[in-house]
Amino acid sequence: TLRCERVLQLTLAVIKPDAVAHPLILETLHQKILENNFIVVRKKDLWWRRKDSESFYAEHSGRFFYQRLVEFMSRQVCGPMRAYILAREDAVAHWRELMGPTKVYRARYTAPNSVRALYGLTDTRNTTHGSDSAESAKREIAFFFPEFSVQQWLDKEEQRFR
Ligand code: RTP
Ligand code: MG
Repeated sequence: TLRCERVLQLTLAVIKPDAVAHPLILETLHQKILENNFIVVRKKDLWWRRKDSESFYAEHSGRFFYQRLVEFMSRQVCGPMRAYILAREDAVAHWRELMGPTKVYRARYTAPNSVRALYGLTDTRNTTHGSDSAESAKREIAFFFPEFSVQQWLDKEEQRFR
């Protein structure tokens, strides 16, 4: 039998304060999400306190850039950020490809059309964040959207296409 399969994956995408602060860049990134066939499942603008920032980036504590990253991502220093739950096939990989490499200089050389190459300012102010695996997507989605159940959403979606 022939089956038309559509396997959706969820990822967490964040537009960081540097990009939210510039209305034209914010709008461009939002359009890019839509043009690249992502479904916007949830979207919200929010601020972090320092402790949220520390906890989200806990895996990097001790790295030389940790303090400046934590400060940059919290409201004491910068403005709001925008978080999205995005769905599509291979959402995690596709969003990371759109972002480009973490380091802006590397992005400019190796992926000149990527978001970080085009709009990133520094390795800290690099416009966006994206989950790096399905597992971290689940954890990070729970961090930003505690009321949202990834499993429930995927189950519902699967039923629609059965
Ligand atoms: P992200 O988590 O934001 O998607 O970036 P990533 O996976 O590509 O990079 P990761 O190694 O997880 O680093 C997390 C965030 O740390 C900041 N960073 N700053 N040299 C630096 O100043 C430096 N290196 C990393 C970046 O903002 C990165 O997004
Ligand atoms: Mg990462």
